Amino acid sequence: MAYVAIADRDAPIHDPHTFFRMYIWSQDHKVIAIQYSIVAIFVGLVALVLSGLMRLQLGFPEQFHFVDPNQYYQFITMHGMIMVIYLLTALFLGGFGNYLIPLMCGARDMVFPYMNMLSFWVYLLAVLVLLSSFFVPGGPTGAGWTLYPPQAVLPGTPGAGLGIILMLASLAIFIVAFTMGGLNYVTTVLQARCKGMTLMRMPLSVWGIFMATILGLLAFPALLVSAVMMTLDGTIGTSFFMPAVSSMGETLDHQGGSPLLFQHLFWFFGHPEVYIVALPAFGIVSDLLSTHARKNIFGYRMMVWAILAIGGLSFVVWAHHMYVSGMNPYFGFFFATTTLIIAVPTAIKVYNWVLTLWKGDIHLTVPMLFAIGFIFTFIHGGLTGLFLGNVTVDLPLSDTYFVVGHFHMVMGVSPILVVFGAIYHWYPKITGRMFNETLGKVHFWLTFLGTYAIYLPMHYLGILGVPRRYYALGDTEFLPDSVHTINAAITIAALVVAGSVLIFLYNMIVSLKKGAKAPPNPWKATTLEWQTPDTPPKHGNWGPKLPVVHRWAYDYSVPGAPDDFIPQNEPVNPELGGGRDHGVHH
Ligand code: HEM
Ligand SMILES: [Cu+2]
Repeated sequence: MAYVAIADRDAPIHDPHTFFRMYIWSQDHKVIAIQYSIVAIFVGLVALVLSGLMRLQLGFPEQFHFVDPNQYYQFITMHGMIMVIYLLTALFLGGFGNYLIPLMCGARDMVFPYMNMLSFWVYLLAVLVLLSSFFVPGGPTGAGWTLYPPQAVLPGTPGAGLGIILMLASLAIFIVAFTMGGLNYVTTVLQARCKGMTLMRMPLSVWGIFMATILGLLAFPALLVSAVMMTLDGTIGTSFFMPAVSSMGETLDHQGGSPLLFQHLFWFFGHPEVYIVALPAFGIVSDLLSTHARKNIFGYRMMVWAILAIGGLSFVVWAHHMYVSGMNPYFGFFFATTTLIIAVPTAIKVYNWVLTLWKGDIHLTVPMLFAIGFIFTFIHGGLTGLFLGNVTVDLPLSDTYFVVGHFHMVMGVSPILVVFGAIYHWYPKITGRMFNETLGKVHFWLTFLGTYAIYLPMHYLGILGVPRRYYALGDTEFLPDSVHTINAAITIAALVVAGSVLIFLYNMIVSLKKGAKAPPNPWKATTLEWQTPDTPPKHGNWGPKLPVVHRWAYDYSVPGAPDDFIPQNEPVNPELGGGRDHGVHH
């Protein structure tokens, strides 16, 4: 496939040498990536603290009194929304997308650096607007992260005044930021790859991020319009989503709107959103597994096609979130079918990860531990997804803790494990320092075992009938006493996992100064970001000359080659093996 000559500009980028232009208003994709990541991790910590408070309430409902029922709803809403959008989406695309795309594609920067910079600042604004809702009268919205109307805007719901408006405004601003970044990522992948970097030679990290960005560009508009329409419903009295309602004995002015329309719009965005988070994780984990197992990725082409197929199918499954909405059962059956079809390319990916490990020279480095941990949690989350994807099984399980266990496993824990693995993996390149291996391993085991201790029992609670989004269970007749014991145990596990995040942060911050100096390519990896002339790479990435690519990203342990890896920019030596593209010898 062709590359475009625009990438041929060898002209280096001249850095403006003022502090502000280099670190604050920077147009360097690497600085923007770090800015995005720091803000995302910061709000993520806010969401983590909220979950700790909720867990204390759930585990010890008699002992703790600092969360009241209204706050519980507000915390749940902010926790869910922050984790999904402001942490994971922003970190995978604004953070890793920004850092990796130009470096892995052999480009000097994003195609529109100014817009890239703007994207970060608008994202920061979205975060500030969101957090400001903690400080307004009535507090943040307690509508649940799904924001279903009419409840979201009706008096009686916590934050029904300013809280919900700020949430909707923040989402709209976030989407503006995402669009500016996203157009950059797509254009850079399509237009700015270096010579020889054909699409089918791109590392899977780039494929995953690229496809996720396209999903975002197509899915976020549905959320944007629903946010605008709901804002109008809540402020000037339109009735897009509001049926005739009588609230607290009073008949409101609304009539004729459709709450179900909102659910459709929300999930038309919401389901692809799962893959906006999952596809970058799929891509990155593939590269981690291949590098640390010293083996080429198994079935590269199949992996690319699976990413594309999952991306496409993710737009025709949204109503599996609405089986209990009263929709026609045949309609439900259609969505159950498409949902199960998505399991096929997903399962292919899982098989291929396992086959990549098969007979590999597995190095149990910290990034590798997290990558393998991901395979476990993702399989578990995926299997329970098969339960919930079927209408008849979903009906009794819907809105129970089974769902909470399922989605945390598949789109909470799994992507977070990849985030941690990826941060450890690229830390030496980003900072020029090595992290502390032992602390990294302690962090991994606490997180991995801890999250199982949190989320496996939740499936059991769900089957017993413990409802989701409940502040306290009280003495509910049909729930055995063990439920309370389990809830206390889950809370203790959650506190341990939250504590392990401190070990991670300590390691990341202290290693910046105290870590051993990193060699340019500590993992002996093949992809271009490890072949830069400087570590960390300078503005413009490549010094005077852009790299030229001669092979795919996975020439590990090529028979006959002197080392167990051959970088992508190393010319093919016909005497030796290697230079393979997607597994076919030339
Ligand atoms: C140790 C980490 C975490 C803990 C202890 C935790 C805990 C919780 C708790 C207690 C709830 C409320 C459940 C209920 O009452 O129904 C919840 C909801 C939720 N969490 Fe987490 N969570 C964690 C990480 C994450 C992550 C990484 C994500 C990212 C996807 C996430 C996404 C959500 C969502 C979307 C909801 C649903 C909110 C709603 O029902 O409106 N959580 N979490
Ligand atoms: Cu879904």
